[in-house]
Amino acid sequence: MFEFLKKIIKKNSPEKKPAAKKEVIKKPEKKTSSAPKKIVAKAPNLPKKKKALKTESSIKPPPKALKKKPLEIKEEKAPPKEEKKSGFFSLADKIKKGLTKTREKLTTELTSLFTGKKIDEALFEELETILLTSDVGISATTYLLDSIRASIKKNKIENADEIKGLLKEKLIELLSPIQNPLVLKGTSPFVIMVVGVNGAGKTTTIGKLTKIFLDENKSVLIAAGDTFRAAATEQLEVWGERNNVHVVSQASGDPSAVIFDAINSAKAKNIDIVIADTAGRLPTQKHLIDEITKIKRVINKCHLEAPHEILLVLDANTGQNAISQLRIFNEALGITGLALTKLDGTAKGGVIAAIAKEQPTPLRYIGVGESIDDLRVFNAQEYVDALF
Ligand SMILES: Nc1nc2c(ncn2[C@@H]2O[C@H](COP(=O)(O)OP(=O)(O)O)[C@@H](O)[C@H]2O)c(=O)[nH]1
Ligand SMILES: [Mg+2]
Repeated sequence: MFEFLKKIIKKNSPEKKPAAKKEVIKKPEKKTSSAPKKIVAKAPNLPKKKKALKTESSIKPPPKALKKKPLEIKEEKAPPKEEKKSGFFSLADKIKKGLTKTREKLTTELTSLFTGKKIDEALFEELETILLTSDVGISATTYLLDSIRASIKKNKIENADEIKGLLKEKLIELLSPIQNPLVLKGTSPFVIMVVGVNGAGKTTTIGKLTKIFLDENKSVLIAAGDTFRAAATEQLEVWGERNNVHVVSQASGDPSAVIFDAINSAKAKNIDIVIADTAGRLPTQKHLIDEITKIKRVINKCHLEAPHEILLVLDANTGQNAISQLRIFNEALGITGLALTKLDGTAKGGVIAAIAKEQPTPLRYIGVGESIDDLRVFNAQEYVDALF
């Protein structure tokens, strides 16, 4: 019965019906590099306000602490755990649904592990295996097991059933520091540079993210900075149409120039946010790093505070490899936030714990599906609740 309802909702999702919208959209003509920059004036939901706020991108204390300093925050994203209804399903339900694979794996394995068992070394070894095979990683697994052992000792716990609760508690503790939602600050436009390897989900995440910002009454301009693959711009334009947002592109050309154009246009049109796509694959890793570092420099030349956010998109399916991608991109650019995609397609949702332990970086968003509403602001408690 629920499957049936979900299907209906999916059918009616905004992705499936952009046709009516299309007519209204002034699709930009492809520009030659010498052509003057044309920016469609149309930008939906445009409250035109200049913001003067500060950038904040360090690892944050848990959310309570955030609430203590609302004064300097003029524009803030809605708290992630709000039970905003989306169709028949709340946000928490959607995340639960998205994490079904990981949850099924963990629930089955942990239930059989703890039910009626003695707390002994064999049990800890099995728990270690379960965590490692969920991509929690060696370092986070060791940390979790040590904290659980310490709690068992301290509280004289004898019943193995209680370990599940302890594991949840320790996981939330571990993940809370990287729960750090993106806050729009600084002089507009707020520039988000989106980076990541090919196929990680950058373009899709940009499409979903645009929707999140539009829902908050922000105006958005997208820059098609992946000029390496011909199809990349078209794919981005489809997302632009779905959102009724202009995509700045050039028929051929230098990604830095495209993004430079976009930022200047956004300035002229008082647009709140520029989201810049970038290439994920170039002939060599050196080419890629050279290009994205150049893009960052150019962005900074045309807007001193920008990029305000360098968002690395990681595919959860790549497991431990995601950590090495994070290290490489961070070294080159200084990553300020993460979007972890495709959590719906993997049983390895534990990779978030590995990130939190090995390379703690603000986890802004999680991707739990392919449709426009499937990007969620990360919340540690909600995530762990959806896991088991
Ligand atoms: N299931 C699922 N698929 C996703 C998600 N995010 C992206 N994808 C898919 O991953 C593929 C690659 O995404 P794309 O945005 O083109 O990656 P890019 O090369 O980094 O721009 C596409 O087929 C997307 O639909 C997600 O959260 N869940
Ligand atoms: Mg792409």
